[in-house]
Amino acid sequence: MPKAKITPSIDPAACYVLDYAELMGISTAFTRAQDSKPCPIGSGQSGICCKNCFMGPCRITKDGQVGICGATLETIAARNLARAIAGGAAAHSDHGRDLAFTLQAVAKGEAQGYEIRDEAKLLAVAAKHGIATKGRKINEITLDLANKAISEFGQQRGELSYISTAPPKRQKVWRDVRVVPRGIDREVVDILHRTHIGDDQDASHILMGAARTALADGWGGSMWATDISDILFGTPSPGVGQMNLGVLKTDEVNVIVHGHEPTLSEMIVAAVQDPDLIEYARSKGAQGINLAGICCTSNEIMMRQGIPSAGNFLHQELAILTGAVEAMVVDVQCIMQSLTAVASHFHTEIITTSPKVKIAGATHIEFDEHHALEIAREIVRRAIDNYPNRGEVRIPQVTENMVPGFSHEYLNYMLGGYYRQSFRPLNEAIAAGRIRGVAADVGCNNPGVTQDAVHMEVISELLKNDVLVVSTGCGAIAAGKYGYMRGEAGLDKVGPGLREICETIGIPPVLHLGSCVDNSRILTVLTQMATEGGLGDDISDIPAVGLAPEWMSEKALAIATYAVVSGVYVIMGVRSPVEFSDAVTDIIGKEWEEKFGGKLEFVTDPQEIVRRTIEHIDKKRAALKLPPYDPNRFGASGDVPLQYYFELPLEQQMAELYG
Ligand code: BF8
Repeated sequence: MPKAKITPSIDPAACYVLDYAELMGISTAFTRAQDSKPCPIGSGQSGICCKNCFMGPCRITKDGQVGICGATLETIAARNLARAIAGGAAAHSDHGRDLAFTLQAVAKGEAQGYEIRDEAKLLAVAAKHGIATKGRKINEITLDLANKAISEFGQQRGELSYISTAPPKRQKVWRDVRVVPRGIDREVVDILHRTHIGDDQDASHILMGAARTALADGWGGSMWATDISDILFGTPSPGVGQMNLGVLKTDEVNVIVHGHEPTLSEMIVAAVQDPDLIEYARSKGAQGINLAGICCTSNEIMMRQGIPSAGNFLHQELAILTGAVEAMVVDVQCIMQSLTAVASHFHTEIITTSPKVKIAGATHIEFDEHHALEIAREIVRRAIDNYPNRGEVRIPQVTENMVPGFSHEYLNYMLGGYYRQSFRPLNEAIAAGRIRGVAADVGCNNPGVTQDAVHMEVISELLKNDVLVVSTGCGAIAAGKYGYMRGEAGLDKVGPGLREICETIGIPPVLHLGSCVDNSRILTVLTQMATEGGLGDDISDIPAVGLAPEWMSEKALAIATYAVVSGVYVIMGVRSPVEFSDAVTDIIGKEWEEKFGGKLEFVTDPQEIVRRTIEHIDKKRAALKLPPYDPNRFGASGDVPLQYYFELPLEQQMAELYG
């Protein structure tokens, strides 16, 4: 049976470019997703496959069937899921490791172009890890912190240091069931070992290993990545950002950075501002150099430097299809191999930079933090040299403004001011019912569903129901593209209580918290909410839900798992990688809820995602004995024009204004 046609995107910029791709017969992820059928045996509805040894691969297509070694359906499903989680944790954490090495090189004065931009954060993070700061030189503290971070990757025993920053009750949960990670690399290796032929064959036990590995990501590798990025490049605070393919310029050299590690992109940001290079661009007939990002790298440089984002995951091929990109510079993760094939129709040069990633047909210029600025300049110079080769350009004139960069530190400040930094006002707004609860909408695009459609349906419904939304990764770029991060401009779309809060504090209804590794910021926020008072004393008490409605990567599974093990109910969209195994579906659902207070579910229908999210938030509110949510209770302030009150009889004016 032919596959039902998927509408590719709700984004007019994407549709504009895809029309051209169709005309030219250029294949994209959208067309390939339409033309290919997911392997029914991999982990789908029709069965499951084990390829962990070469007696097989074994296909299990019905309950009761076993592999050649005797492995059951649930063992195989659990192994596959555990390996995917380990893959995601490895990717995030290796990103954190590279940042730790850069920090070490900075401390030794060996990292050209880098410096400590946020000394206050350096001191705060050092103190968290028990590193003495008083009377010591910044370089000494930096070196100790970098060495501490590096040591946690290879640590064999004990506990990761960030574990002690979780709410005390949560730490006890983890210790009681023995999932506290010992070392970041160790937990990834542990999963690869225990899922080898002839090892762990108890689905529940395999997945407890995966839970531990995921914690090593969220409360380890990712948290290190976020904190070190802030120390090196500055802790984000709200600024002005722009989104979508319309940020590309017709008369300037366009350079796109795509991937994840800010070590590279921050140096490209510096290089494009070099007056000599700008002059060089002019000598080639361009008006200047325009830098934009794609995927998480764009979140990193937008929230710190205000560099615009050309879009999320499914925009990477589309940016090249505009014909306006001189160079797309990539590092690690979420980079499609098809980029070079699409680029072969245009003048765009794809430049790989990581020692870990090469793509056939791309130019490789290896990045090295010791000579970072020189390398960044060389890359920008190549892009300028490519400008005269540009042909016809078709840039969709679609952009949206947004406010990026709500770090945990800024949230603290915005809620309490400089002298009374606190999460208390947020907790009180939730307790009173102005904010019904909080949802984190995170994760990818997936061409198996209409681009951005599920993110936006879920986000807009939750906002109408007074649920505050925070967002990271490609989900954040989706929310930004449709105006939900535009300060007060998006407030006509939200419920009355939430609107009051947004107007009072001066925030958009969806808060941009950064890239995918920055989901660790959400853990920090939840920890502070749990310890502030008024919403219980553990993350699992908070009326909050995690959502990844268009997920596709193993990293999304790792994030979802560490959130669940931290006590959060997480709903992922698209479809379940374990849907063929009721036993594993039960383990990550019911069993994990009993153990951790959080559970992982996969739900395809956006309205059902919304329904379950709200149901969970209301259940948590009831457990905390908070007043039931009432959509009519709040909203008679700020947003009502004063004229409305003046026209009322005096008595009614008083009643409406003062209750
Ligand atoms: O790490 S959200 S598509 S870019 S995996 Fe990838 Fe998914 Fe985007 Fe960032 Ni995260």
